[in-house]
Amino acid sequence: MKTRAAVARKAGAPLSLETVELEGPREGEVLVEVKATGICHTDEFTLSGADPEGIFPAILGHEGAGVVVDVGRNVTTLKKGDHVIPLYTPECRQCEYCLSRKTNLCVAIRATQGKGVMPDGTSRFSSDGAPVYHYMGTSTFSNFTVLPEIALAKIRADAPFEKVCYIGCGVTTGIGAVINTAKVEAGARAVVFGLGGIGLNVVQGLRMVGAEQIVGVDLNPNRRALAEKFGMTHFVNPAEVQGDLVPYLVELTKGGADYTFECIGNVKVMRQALECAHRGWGKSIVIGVAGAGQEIATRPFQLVTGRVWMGTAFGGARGRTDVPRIVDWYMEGKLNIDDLITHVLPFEKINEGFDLMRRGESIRSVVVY
Ligand code: NAD
Ligand code: AHE
Ligand code: ZN
Repeated sequence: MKTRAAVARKAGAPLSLETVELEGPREGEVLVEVKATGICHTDEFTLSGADPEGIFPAILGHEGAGVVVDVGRNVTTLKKGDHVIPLYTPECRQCEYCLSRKTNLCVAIRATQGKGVMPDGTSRFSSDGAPVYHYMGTSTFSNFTVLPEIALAKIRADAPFEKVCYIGCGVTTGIGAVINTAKVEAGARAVVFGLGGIGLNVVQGLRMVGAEQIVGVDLNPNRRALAEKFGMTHFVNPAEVQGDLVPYLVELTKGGADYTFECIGNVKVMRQALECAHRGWGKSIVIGVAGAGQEIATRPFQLVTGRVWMGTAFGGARGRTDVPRIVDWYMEGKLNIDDLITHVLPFEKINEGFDLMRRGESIRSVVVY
């Protein structure tokens, strides 16, 4: 079949809106009509050329929601008409990682996913006979896409696609980092670096679990009002702090934060986030994704004296199990997604969504087909 898609043809160039060929689902695969997709900073990271796994030409997008149109042989858990959210972190429930119960990082298809192909080593997308690659196993910047059955969460049919698509990455990553990875307790003090599409969900998660102090750090002063609405108790603009940021934050949190979250992808900020965590027990969670060749540094003494440096992918969530529950939380009014979706754009304006993010004018732009 043919499908409309936004193709990343080369690093740093706008997406090219094209009609490409899409082969139907093979064994264990599912054809999905994508109804809506968010634009996450990770899409921009890969499009910019900073992603060591970036492949061109590819169809980016990993924050979608849609409907099952067709299933391949031996697909048992999904059928035509089911509403689904694609999962860049699948959940096979059979691999060593899934069975360990220690991580959400299912490895069943990770190797081929990183190479931009389906588990059988081929791409379902092509253009003029040449392959166009998948991205994060999801490629939601295509109106129709093919995914392995284990990379789809079945969700309730009354959930609005243009809202719950955000659960496919940003919402789950932010809330999950608080609940699953950091395991923040009521009364905790926390610092969130970066108040964008991920950081504001961390703030929202911190409020949900009853954190007492939620400090937000961002260079963009326009982030303040929305962050306060989501539960931020103190705003810090590093550009306005006299002297070093770390001692300032340590004093503000009365000795260091119990939990800190880096939601930017800046290795210097990752160091600040670790070093303003409380001596003896502070945990610092890396969420931001840093470009090829970048490394983090700190004095080992920071760790010797009890700070813990850790990271999270997809908020530690097991997608097929956890995503339908998070959709329920939204539908029950426990989560605010609506206020974070600042722009809804038709597919033809997808590049405007990237521009809004680069200029710091959006939290989440959602593209509808
Ligand atoms: P975003 O662009 O919406 O937000 C980034 C925020 O950081 C902006 O508000 C910006 O003003 C702020 N910022 C930039 N530089 C800063 C600095 N030096 N100090 C303080 N604030 C600064 O991006 P997003 O969609 O929220 O994504 C954030 C990061 O999380 C990205 O690196 C993205 O790739 C990553 N991410 C990781 C996961 C994961 O599973 N680990 C999931 C989703 C996104
Ligand atoms: N490909 C990059 C790393 C990109 C990355 O860390 N991706 C996160 C999700 S970001 C979603 O917005 C992730 O899930 N990582 C775990 C994994 O297995 O990819 C690189 O540096 O090579
Ligand atoms: Zn993302």
